Amino acid sequence: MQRIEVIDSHTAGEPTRVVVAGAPDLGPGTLAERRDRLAARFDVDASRIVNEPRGSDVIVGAWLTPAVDASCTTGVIYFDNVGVIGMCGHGTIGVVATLAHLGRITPGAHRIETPVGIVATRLAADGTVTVENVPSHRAHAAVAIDVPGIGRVSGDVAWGGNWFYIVAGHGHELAAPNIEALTAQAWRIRGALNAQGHPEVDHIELVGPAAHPAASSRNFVLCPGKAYDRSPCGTGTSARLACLAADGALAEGERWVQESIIGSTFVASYRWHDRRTGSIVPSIAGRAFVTAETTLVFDELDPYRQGIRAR
Ligand code: PYC
Repeated sequence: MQRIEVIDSHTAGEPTRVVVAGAPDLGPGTLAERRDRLAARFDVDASRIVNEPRGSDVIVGAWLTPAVDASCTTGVIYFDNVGVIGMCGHGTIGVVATLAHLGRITPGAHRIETPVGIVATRLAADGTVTVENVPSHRAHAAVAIDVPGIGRVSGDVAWGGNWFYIVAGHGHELAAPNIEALTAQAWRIRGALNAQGHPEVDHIELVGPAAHPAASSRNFVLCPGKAYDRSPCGTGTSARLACLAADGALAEGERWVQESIIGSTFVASYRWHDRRTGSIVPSIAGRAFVTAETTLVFDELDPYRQGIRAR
């Protein structure tokens, strides 16, 4: 029997499963090299942690690994139901809450190393976690594509720690009863976008008016494995802020409240990283709650010990 200890939490409704003990060593090298090693062994080492029967499509895994940079509290590699991802905003909030739950950190500043850069976090006494994300930017504005069954769609391609295609004119109300339709639409958009010159984009973000008057906007984010983000998506919010900054639609330091499809929120803002190139440093604040302390058990005889990978 192999045993792996995990702590589950949710951030604004989106689950994170932090691997805290028992997982194989990812070896030496940079976080990007360790991420590549985990990606190569995804079906053996990672899928089993997040996928059924021990998990579900929606869980994002956070594999703790020692940081290379001595200023960092930990390194972390994020992965979902289909593979590794660059950064994860809700996941980072979940990691900080989990480390606090384990007594490994106390309120204050904690830097965390990811394969795409170091993020600076701050844990407040009330449990709120603020994440200063990696520099984010809009790579292409108003990219038009032809989507079979939908027609012409236009959106921005932006980096917020992952690659996003951000679409405003999608014709749907961003409301929970429409989640199936939104999923189908976003999945089609992704297929067309990947085929029409943007294979790097693996997250689709549909944006629209907020439901709550205190929020600035609502989003629906479809993740690489076809699960939708219950949270407002930290990296998606970062990519959106980069587009707003590039359009002059949000000033440096101005508050932006991003609402998710389930109505949960992150409070965000940005500072310029390089005004000339349009690069910003986004800041995302939210809370995570620990939901379980679990030992996953893998029996050699269990035919589904490596997880059921649906896609
Ligand atoms: O919060 O950045 C995020 C995220 C990415 C995928 C799911 N959540």
